[in-house]
Amino acid sequence: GREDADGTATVERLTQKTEPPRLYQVLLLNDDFTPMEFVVMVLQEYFRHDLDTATQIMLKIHHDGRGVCGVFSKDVAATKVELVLAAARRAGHPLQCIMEAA
Ligand code: TYC
Repeated sequence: GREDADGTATVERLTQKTEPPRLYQVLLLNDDFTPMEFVVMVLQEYFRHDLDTATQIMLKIHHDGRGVCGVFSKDVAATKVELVLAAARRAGHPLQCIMEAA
């Protein structure tokens, strides 16, 4: 706060202007070639899902065409996408991984 010309105190509040960080979904897309076991491995190793959850997410993608692996800050989501794509290409699979604003 500050003191006015007459000596009285004035309390001021600074406007809070920083926005909360945006969140991004990381998704896997279905294709006809990537083995189901590879997708389950990706969901376990890169997104820390247990075997049961990873299998459920993989089957959801297989049936619906896409599915959410997790929700992250922008930089973490971008890193997950790059790591998953690198692992898929290294293994010779066409698996697609994308991020979308949540
Ligand atoms: N459709 C693939 C198959 O039948 C399995 C698969 C699931 C591939 C999820 C990609 O994101 C994916 N082998």
